[in-house]
Amino acid sequence: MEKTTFDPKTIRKDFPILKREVNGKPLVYFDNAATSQTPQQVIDAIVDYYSNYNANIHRGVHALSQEATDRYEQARIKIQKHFNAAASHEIIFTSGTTHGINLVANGFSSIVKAGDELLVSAMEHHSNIVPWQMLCERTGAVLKVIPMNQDGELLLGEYRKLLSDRTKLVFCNHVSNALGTVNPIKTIIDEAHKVGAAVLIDGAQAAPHIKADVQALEVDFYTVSAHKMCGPTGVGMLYGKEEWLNILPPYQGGGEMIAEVTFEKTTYAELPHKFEAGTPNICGGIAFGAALDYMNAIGFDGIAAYEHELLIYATERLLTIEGLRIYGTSENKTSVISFNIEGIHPYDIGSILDKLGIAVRTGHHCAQPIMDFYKIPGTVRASFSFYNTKAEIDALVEGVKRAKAMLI
Ligand code: 7TS
Repeated sequence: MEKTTFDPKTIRKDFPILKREVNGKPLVYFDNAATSQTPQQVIDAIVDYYSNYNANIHRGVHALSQEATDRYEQARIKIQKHFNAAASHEIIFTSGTTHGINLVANGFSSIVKAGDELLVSAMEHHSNIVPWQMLCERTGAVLKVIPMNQDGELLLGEYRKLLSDRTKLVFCNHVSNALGTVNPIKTIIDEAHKVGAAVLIDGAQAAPHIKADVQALEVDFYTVSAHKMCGPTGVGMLYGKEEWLNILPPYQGGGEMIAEVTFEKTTYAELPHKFEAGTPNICGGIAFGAALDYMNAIGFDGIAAYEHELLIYATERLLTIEGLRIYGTSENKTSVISFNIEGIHPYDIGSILDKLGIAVRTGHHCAQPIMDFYKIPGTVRASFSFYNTKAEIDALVEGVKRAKAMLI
């Protein structure tokens, strides 16, 4: 990877929240995998919408409605270009990753039959497990698990053995939220396609770090949340291949998703509107577009290189603490470190770090099967973004040492 000329000092000025203090200490925000912070450019887009052209879209003849519609549809095109979808109508606005997965799982209710098999990876967020279990309950399909090793890497040999002509769907995250592992999704997709199975990739944790190309991946569905990539909460996108989106039935009924309604019969709107019932998060969609503009102006190569530097630095420094174990030790990782210190509950470390102004997440990270695999109740998770610094990592390491001294 090229050496970056990244300047976090300048970048940090874009994020007003990073100037605040918590418990009398400068905020050190290391909970980026839960939600990222918002740059002024995105805040400005939100203020601009509500100050200047707030209106419902796709329905009014008046100027404000047309302006809001144009800006919302421009955001859809920005998202299409970012993920390199073939057409903008393959981009469905959702409320986030969870919504996108539920939309697809619900649609497959009419396709999957009893005895069909669905494969899930061992390192999924609950939102990429539960909707599929619900689908299995409705249809009699069977959920099978692609296992992983102690480093937190999927066992591709086992995956190949699980694939058969009974496999209808495979779902896997691009990056694990609890371990940081970057999964070999191109291989996973290609192998699934050989047996005729469709693949949904949960890109929630990849999108802030890696620019996915859905055409190059040949993925059937790819879903992300804007709030993990400098955008607002309550908005995300589901990419679906046009042929799949045409096969799947609508998820919700209502306004905006219809062509014609009578009491006898309703016909559905064309893509993408078929999947977008009701008034959407208009401002959120536009701000999602602004977030992509912001991140692309910085550049994903620079972001990835700098975050990798932070990951290596933090890993080396944390491992100098005796009794500290990192979960998720794959070579191919994003800037997420999940760890525990022998004999100490993760929550206690998190609470002491909070007193020092350092925000981490503790617990099972909505990925309980991973915790069961390692036989632990949870971890402390520090997740770094491109606006974090090595000085902040030094503060984390000192904080963890202090917590250890207090708790043992
Ligand atoms: N998939 C993955 C891999 C995630 O990390 C998350 C959220 C979701 C799906 C759900 O996203 P949502 O925007 O629909 O809620 N992950 C986390 C986390 O790691 N800590 O808080 C939320």
